[in-house]
Amino acid sequence: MKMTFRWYGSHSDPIPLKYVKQIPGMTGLMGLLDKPAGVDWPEEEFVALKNEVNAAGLELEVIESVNVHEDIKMGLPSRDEYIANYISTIRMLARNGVKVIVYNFMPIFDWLRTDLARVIPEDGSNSLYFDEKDLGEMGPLEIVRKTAEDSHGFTLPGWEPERLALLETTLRQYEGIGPDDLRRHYKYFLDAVIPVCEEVGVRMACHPDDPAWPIFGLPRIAHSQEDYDKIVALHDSPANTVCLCTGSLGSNPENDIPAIIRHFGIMNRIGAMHVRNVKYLGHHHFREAAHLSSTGDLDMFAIMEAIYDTCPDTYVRPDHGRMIWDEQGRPGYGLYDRALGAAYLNGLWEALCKTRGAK
Ligand SMILES: [Mn+2]
Repeated sequence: MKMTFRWYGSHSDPIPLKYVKQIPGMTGLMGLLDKPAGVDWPEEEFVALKNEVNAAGLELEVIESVNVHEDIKMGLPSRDEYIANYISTIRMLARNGVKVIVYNFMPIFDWLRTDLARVIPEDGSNSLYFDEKDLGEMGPLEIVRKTAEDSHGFTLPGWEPERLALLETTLRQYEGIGPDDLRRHYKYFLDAVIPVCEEVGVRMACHPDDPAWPIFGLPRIAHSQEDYDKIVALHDSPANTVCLCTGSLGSNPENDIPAIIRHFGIMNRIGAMHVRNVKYLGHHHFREAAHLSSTGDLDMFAIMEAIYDTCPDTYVRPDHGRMIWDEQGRPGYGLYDRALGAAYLNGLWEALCKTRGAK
């Protein structure tokens, strides 16, 4: 298990790399280069980022948010050009030591919350929150405006201004595209990129829908074990993997997270893990919790045990944290609670290794 941390780059992340390195057991980043979907990432910019990360004593073997252009998801003729750029970026990242690319194939909305700072009454901290009833009163455009307003000036991943400017048009374009159409477009993409990944030693890791059910009538095809069985079968290869995000899949209590980890871990189809907890408040109603099992509804020990048993070499990062200790940070991505999360997950791992043998 390699413990990593999401970081947004020194230009937009207030957390210095030195602080990340100071979290015990931290080996590297799940890093992000702030590029719009569809572009061929410039090598010199990535090398500069990698050098900066390595100079801080951290690795950069996992990259998140090489975003898939909407034209690829919609199967438009222009997709071939964007796929060519994607392949060029895969080759460039592989040349520079990247082993895993985390991405998603969700139409428009990478993730959605109805409140980015809902106060947790027990302790006065706050966390990201979702209640479908609130959503019912807001259309997609309103929720996007509210999310942008609530983000304290930070650009949130998946909500980049250039994508959102086209929101109305894009929503209209998705009318008539169903789950099977989306899967067909997905297969076209995977058939093009996975052979390249095999050649250069990179694994693609698909992040689940968040929350783990359809929204706004858009097709969403990655929120259950059954969905992922279909995805890994679209192009059967060890390079076609899951980024198993426990909090995203866990937003739906019907998903048995340890069992899903074991299912795909045994198949060697887990490329990376996001590990966090979630508290159920009702039907399609939840908030994000501290990582500690007893503060939410996921069994974090059973999750780490499933990783230990079936995919012990995978990359793990703590996922969204609460805002605690008066930190003013990017919603979900402050330093303090994620550092606590990493320490806790490392503790569970140490206990597993000491009682059952080092891995
Ligand atoms: Mn995640």
